[in-house]
Amino acid sequence: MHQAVIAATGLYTPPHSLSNTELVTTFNAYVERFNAANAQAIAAGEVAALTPSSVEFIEKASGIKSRFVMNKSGLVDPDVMRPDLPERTNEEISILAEMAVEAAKQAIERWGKDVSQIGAVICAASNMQRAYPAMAIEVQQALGIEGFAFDMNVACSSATFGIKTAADFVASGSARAVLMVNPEICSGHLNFRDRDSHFIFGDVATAVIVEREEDATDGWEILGTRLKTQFSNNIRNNFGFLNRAAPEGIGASDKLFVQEGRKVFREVVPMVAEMIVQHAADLGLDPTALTRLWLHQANSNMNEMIGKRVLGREPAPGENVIILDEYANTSSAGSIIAFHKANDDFASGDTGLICSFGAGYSAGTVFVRKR
Ligand code: CO8
Repeated sequence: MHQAVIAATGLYTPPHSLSNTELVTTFNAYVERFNAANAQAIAAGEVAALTPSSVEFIEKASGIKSRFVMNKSGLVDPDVMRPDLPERTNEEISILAEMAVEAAKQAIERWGKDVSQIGAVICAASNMQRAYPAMAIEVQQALGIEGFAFDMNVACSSATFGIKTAADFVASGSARAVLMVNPEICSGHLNFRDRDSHFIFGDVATAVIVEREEDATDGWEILGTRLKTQFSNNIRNNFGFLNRAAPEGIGASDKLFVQEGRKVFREVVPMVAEMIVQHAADLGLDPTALTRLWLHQANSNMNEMIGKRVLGREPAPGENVIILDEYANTSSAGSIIAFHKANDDFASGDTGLICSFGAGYSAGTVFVRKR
């Protein structure tokens, strides 16, 4: 068995930032039009009037101030309220693979080695471009990597499940180095007409290179990885290939992202905090001595509670990294963006935790130590 290290990371940030104000202005214009168009039915009690959204609520309830998106024009038009991303031909690289390639190029540059040393590509994300061929194989082809590639989906936890899979491949000798990418166009499956969730997600791509320790010159020793799943209906997306076999359901709101946010909050915080503390104990690590937490970025209040339980005190500024104010929830990529952006100051021997959690429920912990 070989020890695996995280050797490098990369980040692709989409070109358009979309503020809460822009999002709420669009949503409220839609609400005004809907209520005006349905005034009679609303007055007769046949249709429920829609309620406006608010910037103050979004920031207080989630910590999100803005998000990046691949297309903005469709999202600020109350007549559209979905991203406008034209279909590409089969001869062109798909948009998700393209984002992943950009993130991967940055990771490869930081790694400073040739792609010939990479033996596998894993695309771990919430939403795949299509059923097949795999995005990972497109990425592999675009970067000129040999070996094998495949897609895997564990919703928001995809990246930690991907790192574990990569580390296991390295440990067993299936590959000396693995490229793991997380392209997310969350705006594609977000219902921008749903007041409860229209503000939650953003688009981004991240990349992680995992390699054999004896090949590494720098990076992060993976001290331990743990995965957990526990069935829940509280975060769901019923979009799928059998929708056309049940056409009566096509267009229903459950064919986009839906959640019981309050229940998710209540159930996931204790589940994840307990998992982290237990995993640390099993590795002989003191969780209160971790230098940094790079948690999944869904809700800053959630992260604050998990941080407090894990560290046993109020986290100091910067100790529990928050990037969702700028990026919103980017599903699998959130904890990797946090790790990518906030690890430069680590000294050799410092330890930290990459942790993701989300639909399934699913959760993954990856403890790392700076080499
Ligand atoms: N503006 C103003 N008021 C609002 C709005 C709004 N936009 N939305 C709701 N309110 C009101 C409600 O009507 C309610 O009013 P009242 O008290 O009068 O009934 C009040 O605000 C409180 O509503 P909530 O209870 O819903 O508010 P919360 O405080 O619970 O905050 C959150 C809502 C922010 C959604 C919060 O519950 C949360 O973040 N929960 C955790 C969610 C989470 O972590 N989910 C993970 C999902 S991501 C995942 O796993 C990946 C899936 C794959 C991604 C696919 C891409 C799309």
